[in-house]
Amino acid sequence: MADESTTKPRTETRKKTARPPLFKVILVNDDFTPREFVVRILKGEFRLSEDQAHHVMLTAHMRGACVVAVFTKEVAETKATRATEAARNKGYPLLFTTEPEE
Ligand code: NFA
Repeated sequence: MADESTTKPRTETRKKTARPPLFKVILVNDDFTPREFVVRILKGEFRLSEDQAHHVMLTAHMRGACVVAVFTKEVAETKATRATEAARNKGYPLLFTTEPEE
C-alpha cells in the first residue's frame, strides 16, 4: 500500500538536545595597557592559568587580537564588559569584544 496514509513521515523526530549558539570573547591589542595587567585580567575574569594568560596576551600583542574563550551569548558579553570596565577603571584602553562562533 503506497498511498499517502501508509508512507512514513519525511522528517525524523529530533533525538539530540540542541546546544545554544556560542560566542567568542576576543582580546584586542593596544599600545598602552601593560602586559602584566592584561595577564592579570585574563586570569581573574576568564580563569586562565598564568601560562595560558601569557600566551593569549602575547598572541594578541603580535597579531592584533586573540580569542580568549567561548561561552553562551550572555556569559560572553558579561565577561567582556566586566573585563573592559576593570581596565577602564585603571585608565587603560584595553578592549574585549564578542562575536558569534561560525
Ligand atoms: N601591546 C601591549 C604592550 O605592549 C600589551 C597588550 C597585549 C595590550 C594584548 C592589549 C592586549 N604593553
